[in-house]
Amino acid sequence: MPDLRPHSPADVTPAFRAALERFAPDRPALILGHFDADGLSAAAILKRALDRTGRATEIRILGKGENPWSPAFRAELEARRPGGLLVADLGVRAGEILPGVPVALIDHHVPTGVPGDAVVISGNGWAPEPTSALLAWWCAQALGPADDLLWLAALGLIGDMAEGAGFPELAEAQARYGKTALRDAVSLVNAPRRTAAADPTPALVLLLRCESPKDLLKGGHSETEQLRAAKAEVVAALEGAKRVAPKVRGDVALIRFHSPCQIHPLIAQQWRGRLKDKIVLAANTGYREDWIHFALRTATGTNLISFLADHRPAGAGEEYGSGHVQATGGALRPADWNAFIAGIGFPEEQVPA
Ligand SMILES: [Mn+2]
Repeated sequence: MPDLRPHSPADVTPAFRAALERFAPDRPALILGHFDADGLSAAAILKRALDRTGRATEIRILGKGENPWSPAFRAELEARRPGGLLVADLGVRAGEILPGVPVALIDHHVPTGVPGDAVVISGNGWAPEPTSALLAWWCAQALGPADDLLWLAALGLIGDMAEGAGFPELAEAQARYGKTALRDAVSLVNAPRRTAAADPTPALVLLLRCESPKDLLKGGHSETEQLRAAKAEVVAALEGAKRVAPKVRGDVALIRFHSPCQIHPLIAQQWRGRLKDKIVLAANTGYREDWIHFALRTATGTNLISFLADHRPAGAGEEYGSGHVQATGGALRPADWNAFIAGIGFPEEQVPA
């Protein structure tokens, strides 16, 4: 089968236009987005651009433990009956999300399967690799001028650590809005999803309403204070987890802790720089009941998606081992965690099943 994915910014606009043409005009387009800075910014760009064209849109941000391909989520979608789905930063997986409803996937993670007949606008494998928000900004240009939304694309790039990737769009946004303001906005927008409540609503509200990162930071919006409180909660959780000493065995360094906050990616990232010759595995037993969530990072160049595939336990689902080759993770039920962690050399780290 020929590869019909766009391969350059100039391909994105026609691909997006063609995807929208398949949407039912009499039903709202439903935008699904991941709850991090990149996914929220992508969703906000798509909604703001579509609203200007007069098309009815709704947004549903997916949070803790949710994915668009799950049976539970399909039931919700069937009830909403959207005219089409724009799915941002939520991966590219096998199968239809909602049979009979046209879908465009806007994403940059490593695809794990063929998503039915969805239109796939993926930056995965490009050099440099655009994040979902930048892809969404190119999509928005299919609908009209989108220059005022550039700062949202920049938030996605910074949030996904593409700051050094060399995108001219980011340089332009930095010159216009300031590097510090953009970074501070990313830090706040990313905060609520890491808290125990994990409610990204105040972040999304600001991304839909504000005209610039400075407006988001200093515009007198009550949601900004909610984001600051979320950040304080996460900082406190990090202080606790930072004190956990890594346990090293072979190529793997394990840092295990118990927190309701989504801090495992941050802890893995912090230790990655200090344990340069190890695969860093940060495991959180407190994030979601009956699950062990974990993040993997490494500075060794090891392909972490292959590493997880080699150690995949029998019951692992879609949430295991997707993402990026140097930044991945997953979630496992206790029995599968026990098989996995014993298999990589830490039999004493099993949990009660
Ligand atoms: Mn992303």
